[in-house]
Amino acid sequence: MIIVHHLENSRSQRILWLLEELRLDYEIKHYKRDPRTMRAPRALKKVHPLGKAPILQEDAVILAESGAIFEHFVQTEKRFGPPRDLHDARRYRLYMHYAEGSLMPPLFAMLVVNKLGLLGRPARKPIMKMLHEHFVYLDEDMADRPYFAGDQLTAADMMMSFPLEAARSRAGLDERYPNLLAWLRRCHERPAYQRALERGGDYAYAG
Ligand SMILES: N[C@@H](CCC(=O)N[C@@H](CS)C(=O)NCC(=O)O)C(=O)O
Repeated sequence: MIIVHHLENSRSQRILWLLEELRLDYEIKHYKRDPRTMRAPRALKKVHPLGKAPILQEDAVILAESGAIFEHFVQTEKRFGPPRDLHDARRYRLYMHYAEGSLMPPLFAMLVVNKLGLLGRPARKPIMKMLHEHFVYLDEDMADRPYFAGDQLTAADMMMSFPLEAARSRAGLDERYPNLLAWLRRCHERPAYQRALERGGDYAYAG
């Protein structure tokens, strides 16, 4: 049995999306954030010592890290993996790693800076500049194709969904980047994405 340990308003939403695209049977264990700190509850640490979502539980195996979970299903289900075309396959690899490795760090920094209020103010401008550079790069890169690795949806799109959704809701991803907004709409219109939303519960970033 596949169990997804799912934290509200978090990266684990993209695992639900993947499982809906794959039409696999799965159960969700729901966790709420602490309303004051926004951290995951301690119960998640009982599943994996890091206590962060997503966590996949499949029989006796426990797997953390979104990217590792995506790779696992791409390998077992042989879907949504690297396209045959060499250029598209390179893009697939790039964005599978870029999502957590390059785009999430400035977004997380922004979250911290916003929490600091006045104290965080001096850091806001340089982080926004950094994010703008990412968005310009991504928007230009997405000018000539519907999905990050070509004509078809792949795991790379699903990995990119959380950072770009978070960016749209709190870090300046707006009409200046029309290709990214069009890509987001394309993802959100997919029936599997909608089913994942219904099953996952609160998700502030899909609107
Ligand atoms: N790189 C990890 C990041 C995991 C992560 O930081 N998850 C967040 C949810 S978006 C979390 O659990 N935060 C709650 C906490 O740190 O207490 C992944 O992609 O799985």
